[in-house]
Amino acid sequence: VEAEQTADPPVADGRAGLPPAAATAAARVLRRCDEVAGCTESPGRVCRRYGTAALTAAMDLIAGWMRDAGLETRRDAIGNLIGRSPGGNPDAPAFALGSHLDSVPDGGRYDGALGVLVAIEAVAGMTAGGAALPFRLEVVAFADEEGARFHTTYLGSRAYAGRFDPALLDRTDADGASLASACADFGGHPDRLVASCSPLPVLGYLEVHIEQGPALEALGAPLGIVTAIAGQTRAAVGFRGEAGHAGTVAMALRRDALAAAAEAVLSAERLAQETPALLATVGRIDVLPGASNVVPGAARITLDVRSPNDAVRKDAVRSLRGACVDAGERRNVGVDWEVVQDDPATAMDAGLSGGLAASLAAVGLPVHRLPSGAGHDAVVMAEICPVAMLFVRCAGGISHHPDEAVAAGDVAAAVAVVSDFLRSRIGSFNPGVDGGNAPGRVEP
Ligand code: HGY
Ligand code: MN
Ligand code: MN
Repeated sequence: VEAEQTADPPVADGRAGLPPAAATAAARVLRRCDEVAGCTESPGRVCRRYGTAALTAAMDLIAGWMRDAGLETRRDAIGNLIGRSPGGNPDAPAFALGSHLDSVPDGGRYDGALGVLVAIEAVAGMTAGGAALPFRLEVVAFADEEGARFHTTYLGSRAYAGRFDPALLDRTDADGASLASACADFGGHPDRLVASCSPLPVLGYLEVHIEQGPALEALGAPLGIVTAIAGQTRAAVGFRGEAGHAGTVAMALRRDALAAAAEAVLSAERLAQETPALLATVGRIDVLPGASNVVPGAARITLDVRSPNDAVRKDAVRSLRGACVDAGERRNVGVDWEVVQDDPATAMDAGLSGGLAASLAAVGLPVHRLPSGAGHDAVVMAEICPVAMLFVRCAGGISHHPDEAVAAGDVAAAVAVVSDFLRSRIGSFNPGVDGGNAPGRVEP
């Protein structure tokens, strides 16, 4: 983590020196995060997957808050919720802010939702103040970033950015429902999710998100500017063996799919333990038929491989594919390898990040820059426009867990910084020659 010295002495907890309006906004954001957390598939836990009634309820809540903030709301073909600053041509270029509204099962109440709600506060301040910007502002609540239901990530931002792969519409969830049917049931229009749809004229994208790591807490800093997002490969690996009676099939004759998968799981752990700047995770394993007295005939694991260094990640993916095949061959078990996501490490835009740094300094906060190990919709948005991310300190770095927590003072700091960024920095945003998706610059 790089710390830049700024003129003003850093404030320890992000509270001192912030405008009272930011504290009021932060209290509202936290109340709303609690309300959104109540939109869940499992009462008492946060679970809000794509296309579920829980996500619809959360979208409806947030749409009302967007309208209260003076934004014009719409849902797009995948079901993203978009709140646009009023007036002007609906197809004119916009600067987008936001994050995702879906969650992982039994997740936290700030992952995604915090970024949407802070964006609403900051944009509301602009519309209320009648600030004239040379372009529109759009707050986007993406409908699927985690991929918890269909095991493909960034469905929302890929559709918003015109980067959706229509082949994904055939993917099915654990109950056999297709993404196309889930999209239609969710009020979307799967027929419009075609490969050729042109990306929206988006000038830039800013995402506020909890850090989901311990760095800012260790620094005693409320906020940090993201430098880059780690590259990420996700694979689904199937092992095809042969089910048999646990009491009669000799060990030498077994084709045990779970034993092969288990060896692959430990290979992934060992490789990541031995390789600097590499993380590998098997988050899920499914076994069939799943009876204690039956030799497993089939097993399936999810593999998540990440590194800020794309060469390291690609080498690791190659090596782990080999380890899966070897584990299968030693047991006469077939292996099916499917890459379901492959995103490069993504650098944030220097101009937008410079604008954020100027805003941090303007509100008297230290400027810290750090990488993101977690993936974010900014990875997809970076394919069509300059992007920047602002991290908010989270307790213990805990995330994807019900104990996820943020401090009101840090949320107030985020509201103050994004408000300053919109009020004082983005007006000078030069979207590049064609005014379209060329890399832009904010004059710090
Ligand atoms: O998995 C991730 O990095 C993000 O939380 N979707
Ligand atoms: Mn997440
Ligand atoms: Mn997230």
